[in-house]
Amino acid sequence: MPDHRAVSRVCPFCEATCGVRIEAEGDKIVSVRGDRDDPFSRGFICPKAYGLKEIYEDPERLRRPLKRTPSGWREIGWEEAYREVRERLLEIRKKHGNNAIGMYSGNPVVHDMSFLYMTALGRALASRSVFNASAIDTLPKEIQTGLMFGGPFPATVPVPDIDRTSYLLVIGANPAVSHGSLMTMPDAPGRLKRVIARGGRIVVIDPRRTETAKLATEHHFIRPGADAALLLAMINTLFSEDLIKLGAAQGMVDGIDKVESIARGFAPEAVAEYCGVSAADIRRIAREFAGAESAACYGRLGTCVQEFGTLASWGVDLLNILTGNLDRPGGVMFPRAAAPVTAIAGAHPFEFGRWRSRVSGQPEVAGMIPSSTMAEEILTPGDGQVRAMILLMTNPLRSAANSGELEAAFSSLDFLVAIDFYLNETTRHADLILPTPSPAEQPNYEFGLYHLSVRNVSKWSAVAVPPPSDQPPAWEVMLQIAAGMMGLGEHQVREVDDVIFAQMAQSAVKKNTQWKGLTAEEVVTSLAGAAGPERIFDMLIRLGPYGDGFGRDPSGLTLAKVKAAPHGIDLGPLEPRLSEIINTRSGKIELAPAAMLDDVPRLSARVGQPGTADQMLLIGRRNLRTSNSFMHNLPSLVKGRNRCTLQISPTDAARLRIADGAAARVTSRAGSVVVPVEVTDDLMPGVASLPHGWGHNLEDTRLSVARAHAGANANAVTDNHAYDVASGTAVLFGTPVTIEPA
Ligand SMILES: Nc1nc2c(c(=O)[nH]1)N[C@H]1C(S)=C(S)[C@@H](COP(=O)(O)OP(=O)(O)OC[C@H]3O[C@@H](n4cnc5c(=O)[nH]c(N)nc54)[C@H](O)[C@@H]3O)O[C@H]1N2
Ligand SMILES: Nc1nc2c(c(=O)[nH]1)N[C@H]1C(S)=C(S)[C@@H](COP(=O)(O)OP(=O)(O)OC[C@H]3O[C@@H](n4cnc5c(=O)[nH]c(N)nc54)[C@H](O)[C@@H]3O)O[C@H]1N2
Ligand code: SF4
Ligand SMILES: [Mo]
Repeated sequence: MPDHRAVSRVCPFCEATCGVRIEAEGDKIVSVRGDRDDPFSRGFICPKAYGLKEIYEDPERLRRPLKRTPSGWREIGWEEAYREVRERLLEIRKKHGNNAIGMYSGNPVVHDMSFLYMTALGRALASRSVFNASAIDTLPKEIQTGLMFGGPFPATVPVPDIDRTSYLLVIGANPAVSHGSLMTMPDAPGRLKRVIARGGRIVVIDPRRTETAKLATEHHFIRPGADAALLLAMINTLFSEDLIKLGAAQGMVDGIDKVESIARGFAPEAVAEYCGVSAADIRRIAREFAGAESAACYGRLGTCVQEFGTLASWGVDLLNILTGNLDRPGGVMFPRAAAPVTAIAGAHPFEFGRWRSRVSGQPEVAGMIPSSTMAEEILTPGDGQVRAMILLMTNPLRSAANSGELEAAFSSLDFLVAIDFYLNETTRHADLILPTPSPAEQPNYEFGLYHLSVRNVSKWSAVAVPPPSDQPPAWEVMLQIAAGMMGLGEHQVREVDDVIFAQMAQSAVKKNTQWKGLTAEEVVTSLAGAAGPERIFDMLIRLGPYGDGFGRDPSGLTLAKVKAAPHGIDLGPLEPRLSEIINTRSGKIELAPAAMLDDVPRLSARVGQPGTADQMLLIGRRNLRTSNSFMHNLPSLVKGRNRCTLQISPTDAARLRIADGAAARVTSRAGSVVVPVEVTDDLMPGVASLPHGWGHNLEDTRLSVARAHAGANANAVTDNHAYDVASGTAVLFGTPVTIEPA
């Protein structure tokens, strides 16, 4: 075939950034394989990468805007769709004010260039009802690292230097399956195994004996939610056994006395029973961690979406800092992004809680309120009630806590517009669905993830198959909505893009300390003729630490040079850079921020009153062949056995009189589901595990493959009113439930 071509790019379906090689002919994708020449992933991929082809081919993926009419869905043109969105939103804003229009974006936006236009759309809306999507999984970490290191997120998140560490303590993460989060690393299983192969240790703390636990040197069950207490007990041991050393952080920390006095209240013996980990083990792990040649403590969802998410996240970094493992090879380090998105973020030290949400008073973070407040902000009448929502690539009716209440909320809206390519559990409530092209049809750069990668790398993702000529990318759709909200017409998006870019250039040049004499005018003039996200990328990479500084260092990187290296550019291992990172008002690492100190009494109270013995706690589970809720319509990924099972221990199965394979009803304050049970001694007694993103049994979606593998919706049971109090994040792991035979 004359038009046979091979295109290199990054797989967008998790945070690992594996290189793929896509072979295409005309508008057909022929194959998707791991890219052996990618210096970061060296050929590794997982089964989800094939989704690049299957989503592209999915006959049920939407290609044209859908409008709800009294006689059902009708396909309409883009001009009509834009006009409709503009008119409806302006009308609602005029009648009910700015805050009546809400916006919420989902996980896939992180892997799409429209990511760069989120702030601009938010500004055009000028609404306080912008819901923080990272509030679903990352908010405690964002707040904790922001307060301790100064932000902006994600530039001040320390990342385990997994390729050099000799001791990895994994708390509440399952990288063997999730392939890492806030720790971008292709071939996570291989990297984990290599820690052990070179004589290192991996210790896993998790209420489930996970796939990661099974390849680790040691695993301990922990009671869900008890991590903050466990970590403070380890810190207690460091103080009482004189094991504190600060290393690179020496002379750069504030508040160590306060940490010591708090840790005094968490002796291992005092928390062991609550945690389910013996005092001897807590002390031993603390000593081993402190004594290791290098060590990294890594916590992820299990330390975020739980009752004490902010305190547990705090404990993770305290442990790293107080053992001298911050900013040293083999410890936790700060990657150096080649195209730092933080150049176009605010420069001020991180702040939060500058205002509180209208209904339940949850804290604002970066101008957004936690997604846990979405349903109440829509359902509660009064000034500022949300009447319209803009959804960007998200399925909150399956991914956010308390689907029942969210269902009521979304079906009560005056107007709902979703930028999404499926008619699914959430978008079926929309008035308009605006389907943008699938990932294989889009160029991309993983702006956020290269702030979090275990090596410094840069890689451009090229288009494998061109999208239909009349189908706009998501960033353009967002610009159209923004232009509409600014009172501009459909043909003025180019101008709006120019204005947004000029503002970004101002901000980036102001922050730049590297390139002498550079002005925003020079940046704008040099990039004249370019537009959209590629222009922004060119600016960020040229201004970035490896850039050409707009000609000041001709050997440096530009958009063209990154594109010319299709397999990606390896920029070397992580390097110490703590002094460049700290962005707090005091110029020190704040070890004891007030937000944490204020929440400690709640933790102490819980240690004293851990709950009743017959109370089961529900946690989540991820599966290799699925990503959240949106890959279930792909035949190659859902084939095989049912993965949406409720795992419980043999002890609980016997007590509850439920046999393996039987159906159980799981009930919480929020709701109830029926699911088949899988009895396994991988689960800690008292804990049940159910994956999320399932529950595709509705008739009025267009997901026939998913419907045939429907599963049950875990978020019908999770509770949006159970919070990590410090951050306002809804608790997804550790939901008290009753389980009975169904
Ligand atoms: N109980 C429980 N709940 C959880 C979790 C858990 O562990 N347990 N995990 C949470 C986490 S970590 C996260 S990040 C959230 C994720 O939750 P969401 O961000 O809501 O992610 P998805 O559920 O996968 O929905 C993605 C949506 O984007 C659309 N989409 C995907 N790719 C594209 C694209 O390229 N273009 C367009 N136009 N649309 C696209 C899909 O059709 C789908 O509607 O779920 C959270 N929910
Ligand atoms: N295959 C696959 N990969 C994915 C995704 C996917 O859906 N599928 N989603 C992606 C996304 S959006 C994200 S955010 C990442 C998440 O990446 P991870 O955080 O690594 O993913 P999880 O599997 O949710 O791991 C959380 C672990 O915490 C444990 N846990 C639950 N409660 C507690 C607790 O209270 N304490 C402790 N110590 N542990 C607890 C769970 O048993 C689980 O093993 O994965 C990403 N990668
Ligand atoms: S681990 Fe799988 S889903 Fe994640 S980037 Fe690699 S191939 Fe894609
Ligand atoms: Mo996530």
